[in-house]
Parts: sequence; C-alpha cells; structure tokens
Amino acid sequence: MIGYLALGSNQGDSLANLIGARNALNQLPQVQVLASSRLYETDPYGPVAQDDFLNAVLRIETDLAPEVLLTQIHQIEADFGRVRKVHWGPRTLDIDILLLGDITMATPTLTIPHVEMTKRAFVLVPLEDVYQDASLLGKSIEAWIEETGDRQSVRLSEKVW
Ligand code: PH2
Ligand code: MG
Ligand code: MG
Repeated sequence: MIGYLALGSNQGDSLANLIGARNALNQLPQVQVLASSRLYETDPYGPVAQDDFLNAVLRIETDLAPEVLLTQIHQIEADFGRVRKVHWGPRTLDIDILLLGDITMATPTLTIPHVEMTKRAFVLVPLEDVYQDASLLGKSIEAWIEETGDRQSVRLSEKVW
C-alpha cells in the first residue's frame, strides 16, 4: 500500500538528519521510498518557542502493519539521537505516519490518518508535492492549506536532498 510520512528536524544538522532518515526508511525491509517532497523551512507550530524546522514529506510503498512501521520509525528516531524531553519541543528527528493505504485506526500510540494533519501547513505544503489523489480527507490539499491561513509559515528551502 501507499503511505505518506512527514519528516521534521530543528536540532543538530537538520538536513543530514532528514537525508539519513530517508535512507534508513528506504533500507527497511518492506519499505520503499517512492517520492520525496522538496524541503521547507517552517515557523515552529504550537505552544513551544523554538527554532524553525526543516520539514518534508515522503511517499512510500510498504506492506508493514502500522504498529510494525511505527516501531521501526521509533528506532530510526532513536538512532538519530532523539531524546523525548519537551512535549512538542525541539527534536533532531521526528517521523510521523500521515496516511497508510486506506487504514483508519486510533490507539493510544498511533492514530491514522494523523490527527490534525489537515490543520498544519508544515505538513500540507510538502504533502502537496508528492500526493497523488485529487482529494485528501474530503477536500483538495489547496483548500486545506487555505483553511489553515498559515501558508506563509512554510517557505521553500534552497537546500536540496
Ligand atoms: N513538529 C512539532 C511541533 N511543531 N512545527 C513545525 N514547523 N514543524 C514540525 O515538524 C513541528 C512543529 C511536533 O511534532
Ligand atoms: Mg512524532
Ligand atoms: Mg510530529
């Protein structure tokens, strides 16, 4: 099935972290990275004052069960030195599962589609680069982005990966 993952970093060498994460994901058995969005520099979203993020989205093909994929993602995050200190705070690497085939689920550890993805311009703008369907959860991505009123918080980066 096709899946979409959001990547973010605002600590350490963010570009190297995102490149490393993409390589590590692609090396997982049963995960293939099909497409990468461009890189975006984004204002920190949420209650914590912190540095700007580098954000991107990947389109993947995978047959892994959601929980198995999440476990692998946590391992990759740990490999990149992520320490879970401040909730919503700075991180060397964050990988979030946005969508996975047509799976919908909500457990204490994993909700798919990702909660609030349609409210976050830093997810929607890169997602638009790689998303293949006309509609995302009932609307065009453009319409969701308009609704956030937050498009200016996401700037195309000059960095390439
Ligand atoms: N991630 C967060 C909190 N805020 N802001 C931006 N711009 N990008 C992120 O990836 C991000 C955030 C928690 O995961
Ligand atoms: Mg996360
Ligand atoms: Mg996140």
